[in-house]
Amino acid sequence: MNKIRFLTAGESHGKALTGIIEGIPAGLEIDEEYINNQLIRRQRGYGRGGRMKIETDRVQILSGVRNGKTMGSPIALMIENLDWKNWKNIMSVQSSKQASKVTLPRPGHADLAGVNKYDFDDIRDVIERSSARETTMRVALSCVCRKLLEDLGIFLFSHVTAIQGISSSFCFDGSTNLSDLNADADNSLVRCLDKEAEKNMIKAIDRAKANGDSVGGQFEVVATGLPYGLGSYVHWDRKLHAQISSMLMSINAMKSIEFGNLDVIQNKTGSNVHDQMYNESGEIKRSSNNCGGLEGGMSNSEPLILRMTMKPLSSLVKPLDSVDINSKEEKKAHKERTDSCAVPAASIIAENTLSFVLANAILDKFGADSMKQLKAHYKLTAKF
Ligand code: EPS
Repeated sequence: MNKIRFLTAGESHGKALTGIIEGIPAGLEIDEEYINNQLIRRQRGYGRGGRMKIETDRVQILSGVRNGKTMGSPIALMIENLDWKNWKNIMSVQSSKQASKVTLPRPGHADLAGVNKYDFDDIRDVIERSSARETTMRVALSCVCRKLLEDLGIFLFSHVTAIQGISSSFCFDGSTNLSDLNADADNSLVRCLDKEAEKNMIKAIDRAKANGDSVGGQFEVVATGLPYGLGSYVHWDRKLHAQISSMLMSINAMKSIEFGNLDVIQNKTGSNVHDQMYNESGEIKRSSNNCGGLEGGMSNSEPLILRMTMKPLSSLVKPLDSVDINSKEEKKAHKERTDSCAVPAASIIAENTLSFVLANAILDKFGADSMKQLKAHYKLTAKF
């Protein structure tokens, strides 16, 4: 089922992030600039902290691409952490003069469960890999899948729908093409397409920052151009929404995922929820898309629409109550430099990593070793 596999490695303040993606057909045109464009989008967003002023994420393709095209072999990527130069001692691979240990777990973070799980006496060993910095490489790797999808006419878009309860009134209705919508969202400091809500979201982030606090929110991701029948109803782990949930819920700080129009799904009866069909010149069409493009665990050729909720970040400038893991003294939690809001960045991570699942589902259905074969199979058999 999973033709495409990937692995990432790297600590937040280590030398570099690395990743390998395998199972991509040969002959896909890809270059570093395509990947860098998504990395730039991931770094943006109002409420980011000092780290994003240090980093300028740029990928190096180390293998698997020759003369601008994939070779069918594993593709290895690397992104340097520019901040590493400030952390060389703390992050030294060799045993070094010991930096002071972090012993005050941050509520909401992986800290306390992480030290207990791995028998650490320094929370730094947890922080470094549990950090959302890792998503940089996930986005870079997923760009290879995004390009494969684009070559088949499948496009992705995301926008922020709420920050700390301030909701955007923008509603995706399919009337504007996704690259225009993405360009508009990219031009907003908070990826919000409702100007009034945008102002209030920025104020909420400013308030949180001034108080040493953080805010969460919600975003929506849309994919268009999907054919019928990605995923399957025949077994639990073949269901497309289950595969999407598994991938997207692994993004740091995600608390929920929902598909389709939940306002309608939660509050109306079945006859008002399910998307009715009509015949337009021999083609079966729908009068609504409340199910968000998914029925029975499969794409139904309507736009795929999902929303996710992100919790407020758990590294706080004004730290919460904690207990020292060694002395058991009650103290305030460890303080790290942090972001006050990362919802816009999370929406870009979800938008891009959705590509892994969709590209896998495409290869599962239209299987091919080269892009030439894939395009031929797709043209012959994809139904819309
Ligand atoms: C993060 C803490 C901050 C964020 C980081 C995620 O990093 P630092 O501790 O270096 O200030 O900026 O996000 C990124 C580095 C990134 O590239 O998104 C955390 O604790 O998860």
